[in-house]
Amino acid sequence: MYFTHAITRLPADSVASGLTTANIGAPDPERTRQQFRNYVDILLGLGLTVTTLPPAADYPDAHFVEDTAVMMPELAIITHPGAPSRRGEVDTIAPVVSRFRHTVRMSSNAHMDGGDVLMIDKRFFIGLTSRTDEAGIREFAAAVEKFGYSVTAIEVGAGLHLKSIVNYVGRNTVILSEDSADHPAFRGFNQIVLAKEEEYAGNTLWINDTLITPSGYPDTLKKLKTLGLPIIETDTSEIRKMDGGLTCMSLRF
Ligand code: CIR
Repeated sequence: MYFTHAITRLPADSVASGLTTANIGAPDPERTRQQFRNYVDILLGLGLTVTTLPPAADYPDAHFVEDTAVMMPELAIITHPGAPSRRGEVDTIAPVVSRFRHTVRMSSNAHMDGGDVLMIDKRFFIGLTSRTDEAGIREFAAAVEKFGYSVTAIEVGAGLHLKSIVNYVGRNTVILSEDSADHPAFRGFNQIVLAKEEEYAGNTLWINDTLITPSGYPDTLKKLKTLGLPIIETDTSEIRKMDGGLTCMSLRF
């Protein structure tokens, strides 16, 4: 998997009205946008072509574009997000995604957030969470299995999405929370296990063998350095206030 493109969306002034469980204060729209711009600059610096959409004021979570679609080489699935307040976002993203991929749209009987979908080569690991249900995973599997992908459902106890606590970081390695470390699905990988107090840094983003990781998590940084890959740290403190992280802010393909 090698990325050449990303789709992102500028955070709206209404950003603080989105969904959150974080309880660490309200984000400032301008500081949020600054952190977002730094993120886009990192993607550009890594050679990606970035399409940035205008803010969607009616959808304060809409800059978390990852949840609205899943991109793969053969097609893109437009999800039916688990949170009712986010469902309208897909109508704004589908026309953009369809410029790049054939799209399949999930039905309204099924629910899925892209933040629950972890793709490692031809394998999908999909979190069963408050946002993604079994019907969503079934519909997803029906669309991708014909292209040779396997789909494994993972019960996620804590955290918003699977990728809040498990991500692929290159070199056959996953970074994951202590609670996920024993999961049979991840036994075939080398593991970087997050310290409890640094679980947020599990949302580290792999782009073509460079790692982008949130700044302020020294234990995780030390562990990531053992992989010997380039690492870029960036401040996501405002993004975190709305339960967001690095993977959430782009669709990569
Ligand atoms: C939400 O609760 O839907 C947003 N405030 C945060 C979504 C983060 N998305 C992601 O991790 N993929």
